[in-house]
Amino acid sequence: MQRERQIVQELLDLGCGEFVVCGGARNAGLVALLEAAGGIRVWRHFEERSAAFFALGRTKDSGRPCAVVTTSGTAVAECLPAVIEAFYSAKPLVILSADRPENFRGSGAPQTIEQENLFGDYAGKDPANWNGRSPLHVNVSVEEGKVRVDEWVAEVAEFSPVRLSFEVRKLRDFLDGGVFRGLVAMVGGLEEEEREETYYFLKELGIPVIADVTSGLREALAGQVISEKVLRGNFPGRILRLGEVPVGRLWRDLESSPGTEVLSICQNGLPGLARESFVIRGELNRVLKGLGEAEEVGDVRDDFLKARPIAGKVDELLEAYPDSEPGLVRLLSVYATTGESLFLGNSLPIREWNDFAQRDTPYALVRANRGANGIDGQLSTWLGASANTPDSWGVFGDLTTLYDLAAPSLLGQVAQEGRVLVVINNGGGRIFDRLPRLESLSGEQRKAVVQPQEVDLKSWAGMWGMAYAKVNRREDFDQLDEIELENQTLVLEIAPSGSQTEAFWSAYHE
Ligand SMILES: Cc1ncc(C[n+]2csc(CCOP(=O)(O)OP(=O)(O)O)c2C)c(N)n1
Repeated sequence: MQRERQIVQELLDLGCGEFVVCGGARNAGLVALLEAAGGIRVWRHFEERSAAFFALGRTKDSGRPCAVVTTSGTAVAECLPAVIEAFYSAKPLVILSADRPENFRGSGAPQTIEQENLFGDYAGKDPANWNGRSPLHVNVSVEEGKVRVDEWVAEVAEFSPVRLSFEVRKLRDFLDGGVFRGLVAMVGGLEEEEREETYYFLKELGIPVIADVTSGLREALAGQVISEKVLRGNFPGRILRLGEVPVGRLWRDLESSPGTEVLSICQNGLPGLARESFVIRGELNRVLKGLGEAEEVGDVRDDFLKARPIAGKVDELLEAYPDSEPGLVRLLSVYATTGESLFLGNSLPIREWNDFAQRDTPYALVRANRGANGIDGQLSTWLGASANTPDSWGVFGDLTTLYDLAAPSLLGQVAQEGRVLVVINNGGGRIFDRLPRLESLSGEQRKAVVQPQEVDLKSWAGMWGMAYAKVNRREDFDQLDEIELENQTLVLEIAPSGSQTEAFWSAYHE
């Protein structure tokens, strides 16, 4: 047990105080050791893919490392998607995998695979040189003796990620040069500690802003926020991107608009565009503090003026088609303001929320997995990120939900009071209906892409002891005022009207 103890101690010294343990014979010593320890938090799950996403959610909530502890073989490989997501969203996800003794490597013996370099470029392997802002993989060969562990009290060190460098001058030059052809900010997901500084910075600049709901500023900056539609085919001279890569179509369109200069300030230091642009890697609160006072730039091109009629028209359409998917999302967004936290699944939920959710009341806390944009592990990440938060809402597509069916296994270990799991069930991946590129597909071809489904989500809710309610029309939301639940998660299935949804989108694109 000496070896296991030493490895765990190394992680504790790095500030890792939470472990999600998954069962297995090879890692049984590690699991027993962690279970015997006081002073740390141990979570349990049987499914490594979901466990790793849950651990990712914990890093998002605590701002500290969280480790998944797996046995050998394909168990470790199950963590790859969460590791990739953690890499692109700059989160300290740790994989602690047990391996067979070293002389087994390359032997083809049972449950022996090449674990050492499994995560390739996506995870560091040396705890001594870890920056604390990306995944870490610690693979440990264990001898296979009898497991016996005594109790001990673990001491977890303070977590101090390596400070990342930044270049304030570049930002200053960029702002000074922005006046002539207009400067617009696009704000993607922000960490909680980045929000206040960013808010005041954008207020001072007074420029038009396109803010994703995950920035936490979309509602607070409502007076300055404009719809993407305003900039379609009419790009400004400069775009300042803050935080994660923005969700909307506009960011992708920038790829083929070299006339617009782009500067990104983000934690993973990646430009998010394949064409030329500038990047400053760092936490926004620190970069913007370094800049000092910002001078007002304002709305050089009258974008605010153009934004008003567009917003008015969207509101009219939401009223005209209340049972369409955007219509029901708008009403859902009003109910969700009562929550303590909100997690938005990828595909249409996060997009429709950005475009159609209410803007009057800021949400307490909004999160998503936007590192690699996967639809996998979404429920698990949500449960990890909101494990200690009552009244947490999560909103997911139906295929996204089907991808993570075992996630509710964790419900017994997290806060369930007021927890609402919303599934927008439009019968498959309806984002593909919205892609002009796929318009020419035949019926069968289309089916293979959309993957229509008609599963019974009520049975799934029952299987995990969750309560269930369904919304087909706007009035069905009234039942939410009556449902009384104590410590039970509610699955709220929302099934929008297909015809109203179609009608909404045709009118929207006119
Ligand atoms: C792991 C993974 N597999 C496939 C995709 C490609 N993909 C993007 S959206 C989507 C469909 C999602 O369907 P659903 O969750 O029902 O949401 P909707 O599109 O209806 O909003 C798929 C398969 C992905 N992003 N991630």
